[in-house]
Amino acid sequence: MRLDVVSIFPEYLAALDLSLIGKARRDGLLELTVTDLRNYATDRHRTVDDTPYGGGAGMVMKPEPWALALQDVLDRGAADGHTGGAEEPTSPAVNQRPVLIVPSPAGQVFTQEVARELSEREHLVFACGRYEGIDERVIEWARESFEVRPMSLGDYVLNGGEVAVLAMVEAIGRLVPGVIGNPESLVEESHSDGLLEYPVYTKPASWRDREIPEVLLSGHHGRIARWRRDEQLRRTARRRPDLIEDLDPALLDKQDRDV
Ligand code: 6GU
Repeated sequence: MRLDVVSIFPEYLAALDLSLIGKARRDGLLELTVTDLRNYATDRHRTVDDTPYGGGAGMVMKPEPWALALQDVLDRGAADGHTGGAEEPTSPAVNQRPVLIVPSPAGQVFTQEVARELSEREHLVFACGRYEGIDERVIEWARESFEVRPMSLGDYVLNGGEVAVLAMVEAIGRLVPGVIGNPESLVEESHSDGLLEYPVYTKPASWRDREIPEVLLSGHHGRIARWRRDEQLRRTARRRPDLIEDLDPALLDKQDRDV
């Protein structure tokens, strides 16, 4: 998978050298390039923002540096055979247009389902806005070459897209085959089945007068699986009742309904 991030603060993305995502890059599973938007400014002062038409507080990112930077990202991708060229002959059904992800509190909410979907794409480009956002005409222009996805992490406001991109790249990258050593760890985690994860314990069995749940010492796999499922349902109902509303009833068994 090819990943491009365009930002005026490329140093923010240095954390993507670390841990699992860093290793996946060194292993060649993820090819990640960070591009400094200021390199595409057209004036001596390397200006990337200006005042908003119609008035109001804050600044808006100018269209021209964005168009030049995104075109360069597209051209580099095409030159490396990722995007923009002929359709992949072996998988004609796969949409190989690059995806332009625009982090914004005004975007659709980024969920595990979105992460799964994006982890199957060949080329993801993240456009980090700052200030009050990017001139809307850039988004319209980009639809000619990209599938554009404005994405929000949730209902709160960050100062720019960089921190959101760190979160999205980690959530997507870990789903790319080979990035996580043991793919079974992806099966039993929060949100993989629409529920929150069950609580976990390790040694010692007794710690500061607190015992682990007895069932976990029983060696009875069926009872342990049932206990964990009950804990998932109870925890989800308590912390995230909205997720219970969204559950597919077909995925619930008779014992689930009793919890
Ligand atoms: Cl993706 N970007 C910004 N700037 N703020 C956010 C966000 C994204 N998600 C939540 N708040």
